[in-house]
Amino acid sequence: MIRMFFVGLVVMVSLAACSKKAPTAVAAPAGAEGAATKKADPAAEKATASAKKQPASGKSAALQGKGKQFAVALHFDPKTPKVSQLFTVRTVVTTLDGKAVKPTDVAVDATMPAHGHGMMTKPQHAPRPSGAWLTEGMKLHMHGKWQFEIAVTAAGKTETIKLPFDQPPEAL
Ligand SMILES: [Cu+2]
Repeated sequence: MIRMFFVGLVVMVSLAACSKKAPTAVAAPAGAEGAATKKADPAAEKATASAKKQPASGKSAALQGKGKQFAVALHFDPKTPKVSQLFTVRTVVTTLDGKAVKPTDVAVDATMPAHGHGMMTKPQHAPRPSGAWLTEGMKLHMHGKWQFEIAVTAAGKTETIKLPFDQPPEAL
């Protein structure tokens, strides 16, 4: 009971802190497919199964999901970033059935939709020789419900995949 009360208090305090912040929210990149992410289609399970065979997008991913054209696996470094700790994201893109894709652009952004703000940093994106993309300078400055937005351009197609991510609070 006491613990729950404490958690509630911390949430309220961080909400209050948040509402003071200017709208950093970044507009979704052009060509976005919208929120096509959450639909559970039957092919998804199959694709996940085959993705396991791909060393590139393995199960070590902190976050993974699919859009309509691409699947993404995000690997964080450090693996479990703390609130306000800078981290790097390595994004591996595949087709929906797990075949390697070499994107011409990958941009990772994160927002808190319920609070109407984004990050306070401006991450930099760069390709790696492997075909993965590295995003440096990510920082989730609050705990709670974030949404990652991964804008992928490959083979002339662009899609923005939105994935929910829960940033845990610091240990209480
Ligand atoms: Cu917030």
